[in-house]
Amino acid sequence: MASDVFADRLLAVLPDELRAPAAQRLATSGPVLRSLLAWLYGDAFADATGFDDWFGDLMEALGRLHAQRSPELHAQDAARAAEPDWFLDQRMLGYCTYVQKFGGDLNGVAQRIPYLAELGVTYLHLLPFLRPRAGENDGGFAVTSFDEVDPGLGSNADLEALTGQLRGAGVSLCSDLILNHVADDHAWALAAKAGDAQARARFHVFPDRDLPDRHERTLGQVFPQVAPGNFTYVEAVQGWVWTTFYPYQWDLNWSNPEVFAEMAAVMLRLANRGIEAFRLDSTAFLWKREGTNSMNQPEAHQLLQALRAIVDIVAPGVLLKAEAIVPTRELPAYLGSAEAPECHIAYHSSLMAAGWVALAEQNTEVLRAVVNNTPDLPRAATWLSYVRCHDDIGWNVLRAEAGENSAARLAAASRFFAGVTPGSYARGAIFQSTDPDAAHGSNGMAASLTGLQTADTVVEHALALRRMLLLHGLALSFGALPVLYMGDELAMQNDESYLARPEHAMDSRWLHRPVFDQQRWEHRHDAGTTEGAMYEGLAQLLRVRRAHDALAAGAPRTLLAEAPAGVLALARGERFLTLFNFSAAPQQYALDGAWSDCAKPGLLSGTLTLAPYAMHWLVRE
Ligand code: OTU
Repeated sequence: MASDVFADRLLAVLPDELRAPAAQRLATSGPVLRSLLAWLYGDAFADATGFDDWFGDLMEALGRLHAQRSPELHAQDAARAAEPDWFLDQRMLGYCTYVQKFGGDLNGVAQRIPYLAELGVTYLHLLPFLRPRAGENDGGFAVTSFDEVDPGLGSNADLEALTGQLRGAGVSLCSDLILNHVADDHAWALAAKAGDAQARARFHVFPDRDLPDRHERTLGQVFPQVAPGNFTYVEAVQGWVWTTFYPYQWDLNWSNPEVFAEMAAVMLRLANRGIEAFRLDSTAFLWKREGTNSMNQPEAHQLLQALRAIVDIVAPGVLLKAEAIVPTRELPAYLGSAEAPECHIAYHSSLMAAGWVALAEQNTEVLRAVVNNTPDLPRAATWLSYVRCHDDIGWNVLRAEAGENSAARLAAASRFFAGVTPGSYARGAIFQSTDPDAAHGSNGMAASLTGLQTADTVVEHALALRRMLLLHGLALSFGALPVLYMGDELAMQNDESYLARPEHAMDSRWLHRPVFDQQRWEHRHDAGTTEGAMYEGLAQLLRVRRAHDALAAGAPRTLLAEAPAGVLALARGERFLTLFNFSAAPQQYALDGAWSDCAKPGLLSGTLTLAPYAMHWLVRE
């Protein structure tokens, strides 16, 4: 390795004590990084020397960023590099929230650390908190500066203080890293508008409709209603800018090596402020190819693998999490393989959506198909499981599992959760669909979608609570890093106030982005309240989960096919069994052998009757 000129560029800028461990990591990941980048960017340079110079400069920049990490972070890097499976532990638990809605600002979030500790949270995903676009900004997903905390939420010093406090409490802070686009008032976009050709080349800008029209033939739409089309005419650049999401979110041109080098540095500067995990937003969209939907392209994976190699070399304590809301068969690639690692974690949006379909249909067929399509993973990689997040429940990821009439079937689920279907207990909203027979997404807080909002009898209330716990139980026991969505632990309901805000009214995802309810929180230990019943029910599941390593992310999982259609039965190893009744009818399940129920004392054997929407976690005697 010592003779590798590129490794030497990195090592040369390190203090003595960092050199040997870095050289060791470079020996494995250095050549991987170089070959990925040569593949992606070799052609962007006039000749091989041009590429080598660029790559050498990148290595030196990485070395400088590595040297800037604090001793504390270096120590954490070393510990995690020695135990790469650290985040698969069943004691890992995530929590996701907006800074503003949870704590007002970053200091307010720090004040809630004792609450996070009470829940057992070890991983906190704070939704975008970097300086966003002025005005509409898609909940912070239109970033103006990656190097500055949103002044409304605090300062960079506050962020560093928060990451330090969280680390002290055993909580890793996860930040979004929005790779696909920047805001139209980001410095690069402003420069492009001012006529700077180099800045313009960091985006996809087309002088006329020729290429945009050709691409549109095969592209999908993320926001068909409020942001139709994938290109926006921008007068100042005299051209059509690729804007997959909102018109003010300009897609980055990742075929430009400058974009890669700059974004890698952005990531490492944030890591040096103490960010321990990155939620890589919209990873599926990074590479464009005519004739395709420009999602999940091989180059998008190579880019992610290159970012992973960088992390492995200079910040090995950091986790990369792929947010790719794509069909189940496309998901495993985001975790890579043992030989070509990609992200550490990937959202399992199919599992999440299929849980909701199972509730709507009172049938686990689609959910089972998703479990069957979920392969075993390479070591040191896992799924992220969840019930709700800040986005819609996207139905189209289930097209394959929902079978022949998938569109009608998923549209029916979407009508069910909007409360349109006669008899539906749910109160949500259909997202971004003009056609009631087409499925796109559904919005609403879990409590509103499971019937807690409409329950007006004791029985209905109890059933709604079971549905809430059923979905949470699935996320907690599946074998993943589960992430709770702020408010769900207190059964918080829809927040209609977004309708009065013009900048939010057209995007019903705001229906499920409420402000933390202090009053409910104060009642959390009072089982006589809805919030208390939910909180205590969840706390019980969390206690059981922590105590059983059969529930760790990497432990084996088997789908047991002989369960009735309304029931999902998953074994975790030989000794742990989870049963979920997704139907309103009692269901029977024939147990093999003697089991004890984690929720109550006593032995079970023979035929177990599952009450409507009941769940059992059983341990073999
Ligand atoms: C992500 O989302 C974010 O989670 C959204 O909040 C942002 O609006 C969006 O990117 C743009 O930054 O497709 O894989 O259907 O699921 O927009 C990326 C709505 C995405 C989201 C979708 C999503």
